[in-house]
Amino acid sequence: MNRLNRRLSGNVLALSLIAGLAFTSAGPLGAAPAFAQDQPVKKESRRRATKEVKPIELTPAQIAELTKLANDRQLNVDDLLSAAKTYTPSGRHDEYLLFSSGGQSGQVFVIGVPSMRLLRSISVFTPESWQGYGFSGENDPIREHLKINNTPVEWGDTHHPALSETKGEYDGQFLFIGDKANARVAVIDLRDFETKQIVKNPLTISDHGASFVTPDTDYIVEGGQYATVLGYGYALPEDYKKSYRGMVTFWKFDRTKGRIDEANSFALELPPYWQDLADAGKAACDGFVFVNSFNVEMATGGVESGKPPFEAGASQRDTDYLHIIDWKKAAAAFKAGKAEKINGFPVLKIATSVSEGVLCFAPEPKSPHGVDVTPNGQFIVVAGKLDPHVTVYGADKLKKAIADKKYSGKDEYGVPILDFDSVVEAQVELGLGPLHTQFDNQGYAYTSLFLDSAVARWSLGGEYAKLHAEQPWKLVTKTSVQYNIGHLCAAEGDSASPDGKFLIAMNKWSVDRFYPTGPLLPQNFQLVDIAGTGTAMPVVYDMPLGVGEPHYCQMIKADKLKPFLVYPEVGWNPHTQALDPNAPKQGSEGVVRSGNKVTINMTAIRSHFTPEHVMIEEGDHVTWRITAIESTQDATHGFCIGGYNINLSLEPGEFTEFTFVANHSGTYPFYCTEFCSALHLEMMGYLHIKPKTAPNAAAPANGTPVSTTSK
Ligand code: K7E
Ligand code: CUA
Repeated sequence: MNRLNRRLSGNVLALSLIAGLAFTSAGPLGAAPAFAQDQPVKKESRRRATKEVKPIELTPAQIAELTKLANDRQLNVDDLLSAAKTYTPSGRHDEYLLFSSGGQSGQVFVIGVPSMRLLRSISVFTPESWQGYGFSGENDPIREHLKINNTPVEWGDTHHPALSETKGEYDGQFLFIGDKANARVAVIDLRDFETKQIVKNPLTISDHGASFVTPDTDYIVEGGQYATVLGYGYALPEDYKKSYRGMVTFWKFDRTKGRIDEANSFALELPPYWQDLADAGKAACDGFVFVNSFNVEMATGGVESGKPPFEAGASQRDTDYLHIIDWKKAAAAFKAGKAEKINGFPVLKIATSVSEGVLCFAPEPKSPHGVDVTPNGQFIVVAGKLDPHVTVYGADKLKKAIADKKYSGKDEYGVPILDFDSVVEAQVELGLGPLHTQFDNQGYAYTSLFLDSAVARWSLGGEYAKLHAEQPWKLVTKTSVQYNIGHLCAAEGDSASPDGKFLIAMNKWSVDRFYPTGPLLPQNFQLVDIAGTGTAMPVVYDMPLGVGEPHYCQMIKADKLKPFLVYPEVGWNPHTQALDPNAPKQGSEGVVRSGNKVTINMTAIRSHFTPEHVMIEEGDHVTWRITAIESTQDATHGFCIGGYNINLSLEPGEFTEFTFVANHSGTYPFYCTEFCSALHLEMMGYLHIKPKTAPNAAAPANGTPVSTTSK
């Protein structure tokens, strides 16, 4: 402990004694004191609180009290049961975590199930100040990373999160999410719930079928959507068939590095149909990736010149094409050097994919949206937006038809089309506007019906038939949801062994469900209890989400995650997930100058920064490094310098570095933005930027653009 620290501790001691506060040591690293009131709730007491719950038996007086309460609040018995299924007492943790796309917010939201409590947002494509994401001064590495063609693109339209899988089971290590607007895929490390990487697709401007993972997360699948000229090229609609193309990209994932390996990633050129959602096969259909398409009509719109609009032109035919891709053959062809470069990125051309046996089609009705593989891989369920049925393809039938070359023809680009009747297992009539399908552990499938505003439960066949009482391939029941459901998501619902229990209906409209917040209303996540069978499938909770329009989510058993409670070592760099050699250590704080380059080495701990006065000069190029030398869970500090757009979150043990040019002289208070301790308000200091033309000591600094916003 250096002298400054010792003096501080003494002062803190004196202050706390004056205030009558007790304090304890901050632990192994903590030279500085921490107030008892700042300590987190001890794990022991939390565990005891849950364990000591004894079976209850309601007394007549309690029943009377409950009944009165219910009547006063106009609750019926179903409401009371719903409350009992979802209410989560203080200190009790949720059984599942939901990782939800954040839609146009560009983020990911983490929600507990069944409590439906929002636990965290994770910044991905959009800078966010609480997390200090994108507020590290000039040339912020995150903002640099968000640039496309040198243009800042600081938002995203996140659609499909995908948890990493091992043998088709969620392993709780990583989360991937696609940005539909800009064709990007992000990697989030679930040790600290932070974004580690964003890759931009070099072929296309926008995508949709991202992200989906192969069963061992060898590849992250990014399917396209609106055909364009690959590699950001230009062509008019007259040249649509000749010049426009679709694509699907296979991003190689390096699990040990926790990064996408761009150099070993590749894409398939596809006909200019609008590829839509994808799903990777598993078990019985391992090795395949399935991608839907619509607009095989190749309509080019032009309503402004009297031509049929896109939505009419793209809906003329009765069938579109399910793309069946053998990704293992594709990877082999890529490794054998059969890809050609487009915009520097390796692409297997359509003819190569056909000759290598990588790609074929199966007809699918009608303007399909979701494609979902059953947990055992035996069936592939396609939902056609304009068809009241779901169409179920059999994996064995597909494999046999491919082996026997059971084709009904070829498309204009030479891709063979499998004979529909040879590959279809069943068609199940469900209702209007089927979109997406999920699965449980009872042999049921669940399909969202957008136009009906309902969740349909239906019975699977094959080896699932013995799990339920109903005939296979039949609609069992429908539960109304409010309103216009898009995706739905069951517990562990995309894994090889779904849990049943809970399902989230992700509703686009909420209309009358909540108090109106002006004309812009929240989305409505409804929790559906799917633990029952037959017609028992009640909605038990409504959760408004007023931060963007989420599309998809995945729900994982919470105990599969192994998050850091604090960073493993003090001086940890979250970007490298390792101790950083540049992290300032306690006792070696200070300012180092070399010409006009200055490096500030700072530490942060309750309740001070060291150093507290930082003296630099106008025009200096500043590298500022801070280590949060805390090892107490939740002892997070913030750090901001107003006027310089600097705002950081310093989690326990974290090392952060930021840079800026001190272009504006003046004396700037910096302070901690998290109410971290009783003396949080005192956790501050001054940055003194000496003007080039030294003014009188008393004169104010000129031209200092300090924000005029006051607190
Ligand atoms: Cu149906 Cu992007 Cu998966 Cu929205 S998508 S709903
Ligand atoms: Cu540290 Cu407030």
